[in-house]
Amino acid sequence: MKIHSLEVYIVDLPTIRPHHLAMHTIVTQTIVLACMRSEDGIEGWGEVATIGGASYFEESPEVIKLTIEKYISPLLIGKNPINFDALSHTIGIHVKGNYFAKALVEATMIDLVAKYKNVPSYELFGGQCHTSLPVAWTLASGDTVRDIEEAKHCLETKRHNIFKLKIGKGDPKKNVAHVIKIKEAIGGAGSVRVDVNQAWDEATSLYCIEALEDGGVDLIEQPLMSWNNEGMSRLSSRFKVPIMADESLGTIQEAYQIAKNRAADVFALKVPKAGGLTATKKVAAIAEASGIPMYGGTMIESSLGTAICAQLYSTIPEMKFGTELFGPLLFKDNITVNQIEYENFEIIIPNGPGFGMVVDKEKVKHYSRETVSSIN
Ligand code: MUC
Ligand code: MG
Repeated sequence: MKIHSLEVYIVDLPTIRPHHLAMHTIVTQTIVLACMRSEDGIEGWGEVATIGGASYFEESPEVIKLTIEKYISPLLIGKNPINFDALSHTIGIHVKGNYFAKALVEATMIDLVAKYKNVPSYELFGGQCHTSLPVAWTLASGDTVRDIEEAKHCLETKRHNIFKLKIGKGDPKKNVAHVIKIKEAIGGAGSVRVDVNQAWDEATSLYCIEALEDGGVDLIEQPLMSWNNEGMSRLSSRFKVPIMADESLGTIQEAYQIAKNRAADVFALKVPKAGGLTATKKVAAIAEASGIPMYGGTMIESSLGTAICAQLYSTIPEMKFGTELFGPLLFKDNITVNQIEYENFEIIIPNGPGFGMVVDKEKVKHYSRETVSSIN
């Protein structure tokens, strides 16, 4: 089998409500799709999502597309995607960083190879440990009453009983009070967690985390800047409530440093941060070797990107903190013919072939920024 072509599309999908993070409010989420075709016409599709252009991570959607088209694609045409890990290694020699672009390309190779073998992609990663995984919902409407209503609806419909609150924007004390009101309204029916998205300094973290711990919050995600592993280490040893690394944890080297310095109690895995599925599996191995529990993170991907993460997370035996693979539920519309299923507070892991999702090319054409003449 040989790679014939690789095409990249930037797609903007509207959300059901504004989603407030510290650095950006999402009303239209941008995803980047790629389609790899073999010479005999098999297609492999991949997706990565970014948040707020280049405001969450360095790579914007435009940079991801350009890097793939100009620097990665020429390395792959004519090569056999069955050797996807070896090809990723070659890409790494020629392209530094650019982990989202690399993750997207690796996903297209894996989808293509798994479809060729007619198996789900998770079979290329040791097979499934889970057929479903717990899934959190992010309460980020910006309004306490609306957030409480959303949480109650999620509990009643057995959709989610884990809630993450984004509290990096605005006054820390007011935000802590907002979280505690929500925890009081939910009580023991659900787990409440917070994501600060790097917005606090250490002094702010000390009093806020103490109040959140006393208020019954179960997990504190990335309170400090991504570079501040020393501070994360001090917070992790000071508090009983676990501190999770998200933005500070990407590559396997970062995972090693965090584990070695105990700069987090929990790892938030995300396939694009690590640069792909194979690298994410290695990050999980570092966590396993260090006795650090894991959480299956999201960049708010649509159904295809969610399937990619879900299939990989399903191969990791211990996912103690569950996942937050809620992305498709935040979108008004989707780019696949079939949908991700949620049941009894869990995401059902899609089955293959490939990542188990069938791309709806008309929808891709409709939401794509460029005129997509090559999709047929
Ligand atoms: C993040 O910071 O974890 C994940 C869920 C959500 O609401 O935002 C993302 C990004
Ligand atoms: Mg986070």
